[in-house]
Amino acid sequence: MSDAEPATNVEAGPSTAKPSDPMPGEAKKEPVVILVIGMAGSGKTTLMQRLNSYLHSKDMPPYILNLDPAVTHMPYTANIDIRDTVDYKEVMKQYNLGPNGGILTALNLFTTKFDQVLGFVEKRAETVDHILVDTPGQIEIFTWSASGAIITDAIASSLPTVVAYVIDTPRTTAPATFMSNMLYACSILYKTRLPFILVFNKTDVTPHDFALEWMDDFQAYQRALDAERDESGEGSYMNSLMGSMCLVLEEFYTNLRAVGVSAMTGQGMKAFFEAVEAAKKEYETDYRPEITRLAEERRARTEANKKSQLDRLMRDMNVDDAAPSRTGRGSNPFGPYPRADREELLDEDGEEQEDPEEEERRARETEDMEEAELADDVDPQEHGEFWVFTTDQAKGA
Ligand SMILES: Nc1nc2c(ncn2[C@@H]2O[C@H](COP(=O)(O)OP(=O)(O)O)[C@@H](O)[C@H]2O)c(=O)[nH]1
Ligand SMILES: [Mg+2]
Repeated sequence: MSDAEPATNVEAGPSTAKPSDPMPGEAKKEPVVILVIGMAGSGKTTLMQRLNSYLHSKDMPPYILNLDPAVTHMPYTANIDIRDTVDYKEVMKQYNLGPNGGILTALNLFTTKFDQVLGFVEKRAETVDHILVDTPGQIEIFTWSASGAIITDAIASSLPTVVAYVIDTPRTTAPATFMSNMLYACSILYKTRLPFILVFNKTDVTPHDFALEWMDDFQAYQRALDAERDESGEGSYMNSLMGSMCLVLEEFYTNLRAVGVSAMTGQGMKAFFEAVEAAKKEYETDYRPEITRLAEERRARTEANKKSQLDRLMRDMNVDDAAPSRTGRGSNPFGPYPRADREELLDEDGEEQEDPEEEERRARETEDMEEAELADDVDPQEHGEFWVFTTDQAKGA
């Protein structure tokens, strides 16, 4: 607070609430997770560092996760670093893998612990506004692997999540390269199904105006394609393919926001965070209901699956009811007893009667040693696999 501030503000009395504290009845504050994805060398790690220092300058330090096991120089400090959990070089040695296999396996191993990681993140979620996630240098290791999908889904179903797709602007000035990059971005958009920001990085080297123009006006893109053909005098097949592609991508372009930044100079940070805010709102309105619905569906499916497995187990256990057993209840020693048996035990009021065999069963349960000997006497041929199993167990006991 500056000295020049009017005294009336002071009269309002001291408040212990921080501006970011939720008001009573207000939903609790949620940070936004920014997944930084992009081709190798597009500048993800440099951008992470820039975002980190920008947020620190705004007094809003972020929480940072590094998922790149192979990064050698990290210009920022991560709160959670995959390198603290797995050593990808050791993984390469142990599993006889090359660098990419090593990185992928390291990520897979890390994913097995990701529920714990998410636990840490959730614990800190109320105290930060931004959670930044750096991903492996090679994009496909994250975007086309099971563990990348598991991590993305786990984060996105827990907190508002947006994808920042980083593009190396100086290297996408050729129309065909631009189109390949956009197609890749499109595939990631549809795979992650999360709000998407195209981040044209390295604008200190090449401004991204050309890209905005191409996205806005497909004729401008066509002209660029034609101009390139005139220069090289070849590629009519490629050009007509790219020409029709850009029509297909029109729908995709309308679904996302594009910003130009320079991770090197810090240019475009304000626009970037405005895009993040807009994308976060989009997550709340469009994506969260869908994610909740899918999670609900998954839960219902698991529940139904569990029930059908349990039903099958019950059926399997009762399958030999006709076979004689020591208790006369069939070969199933654990219950539940077959329905017919149970009905015998009910009196007219439907109340359960004292079961005369119950006592015998309990007595038998306590005599473990005797049971083992008994089990030895059972002929597996006669009683099926189930008894073979219990016999072996009893022997081992
Ligand atoms: N000129 C310029 N170079 C950049 C910028 N961002 C990243 N770089 C450079 O691009 C290279 C790759 O960056 P890095 O962050 O390691 O890429 P990553 O593989 O996507 O993590 C490095 O040499 C960076 O210095 C930028 O905004 N401008
Ligand atoms: Mg990197």
